[in-house]
Amino acid sequence: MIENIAQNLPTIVLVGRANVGKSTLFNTLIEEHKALVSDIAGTTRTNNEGVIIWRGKEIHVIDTGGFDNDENESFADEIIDQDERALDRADIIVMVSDVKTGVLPQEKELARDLKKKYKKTKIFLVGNKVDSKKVELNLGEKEWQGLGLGYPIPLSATNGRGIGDFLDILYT
Ligand SMILES: Nc1nc2c(ncn2[C@@H]2O[C@H](COP(=O)(O)OP(=O)(O)OP(=O)(O)O)[C@@H](O)[C@H]2O)c(=O)[nH]1
Ligand SMILES: [Mg+2]
Repeated sequence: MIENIAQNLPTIVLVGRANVGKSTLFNTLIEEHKALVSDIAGTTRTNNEGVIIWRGKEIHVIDTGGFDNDENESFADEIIDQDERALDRADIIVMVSDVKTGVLPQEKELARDLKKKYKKTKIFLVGNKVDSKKVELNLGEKEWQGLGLGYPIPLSATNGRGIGDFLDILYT
């Protein structure tokens, strides 16, 4: 049903490695506890879809499954392959990262591959888990600029900090 409603709406797709908080952000955005959230990597197996309403406008949002691994192996290919169908439909791609763990080298690869493959799509970077002002300072670290997606949009998917500003950026 969401698919029918959402067909003509602009679509944003949340991507990123496991456990960064994509599903938590999805639930906050749609204001429902629809997606399963846990601290176990690989919680989301199938995409979640919903509709956000912001300033009287609707936007379709897709939460995708993330990948992670203990070794220094690449996970960019897995993420892009698995999420390809959603990414192909995206008007905006939001790459979600975790400010508490910082940027992994593989995320640099993911950002690079997304930019290469989705040249015409707007891509934003979110620094999630910025639960307080103090944590926001971590975003000043050089590693964040190294992703080449501009200054990360700071927000907290759990307590809602920065969500309004984030939505304003998406809608402009
Ligand atoms: N402190 C804090 N924790 C958060 C925030 N957002 C998510 N988390 C926690 O991070 C963990 C992972 O959250 P999920 O939303 O399941 O992460 P995901 O990116 O969907 O993970 P996968 O589905 O495995 O790809 C959970 O324990 C969340 O409660 C946040 O803004 N602040
Ligand atoms: Mg998830």
